[in-house]
Amino acid sequence: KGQAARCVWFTGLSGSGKSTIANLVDKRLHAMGRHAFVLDGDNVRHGLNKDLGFTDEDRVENIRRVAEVARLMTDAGLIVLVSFISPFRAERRMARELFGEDEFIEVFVDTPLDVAEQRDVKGLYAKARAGKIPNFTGIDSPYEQPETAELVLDTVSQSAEDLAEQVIRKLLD
Ligand code: GGZ
Repeated sequence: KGQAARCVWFTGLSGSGKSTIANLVDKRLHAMGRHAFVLDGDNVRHGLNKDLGFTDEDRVENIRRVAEVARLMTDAGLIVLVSFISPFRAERRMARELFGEDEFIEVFVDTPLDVAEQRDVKGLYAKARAGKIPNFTGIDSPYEQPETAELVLDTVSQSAEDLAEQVIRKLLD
């Protein structure tokens, strides 16, 4: 039988490592001959969702559209790796409800705020602290931690490679 289409939904703070892990999973799946695709801010917020910013309302709409696109892509037979902060439980639940029980895998990239802020790979936390980026997640916009994630990834004690391997294992069982 062909591959099982799935939606792997990564959620976590800015700088938590979502996209790094999603891209490693993508590479491994391709090496295994499986068709996967990463949906993230880089390929969605500059196009389909370029009318949206970072108010609560816009984030809700961002995630709603991303979830619908992910559904279409799984209908087309792909493994979709969705990598957005997706800060609200209600929208993650909404996304989950578009899929069958075995099709949706919520992955919490559990990097604590102080760790993400310390790494500050893109310098965004410093800017947010300086008041230059309003509504920044974890600073002055909320992040609701998942309670129903199929997988919780600890980026403090494990490497991105090892965590990607855990996602692959979950995906294939
Ligand atoms: C959070 C922001 C903000 C604000 C710009 N808050 O680390 P990044 O840069 O590459 O990832 C962040 C990305 C978050 O977009 P999402 O579409 O994933 O967010 S959501 O799911 O909440 O709709 C960050 C950048 O955009 N960024 N402004 N105010 N992150």
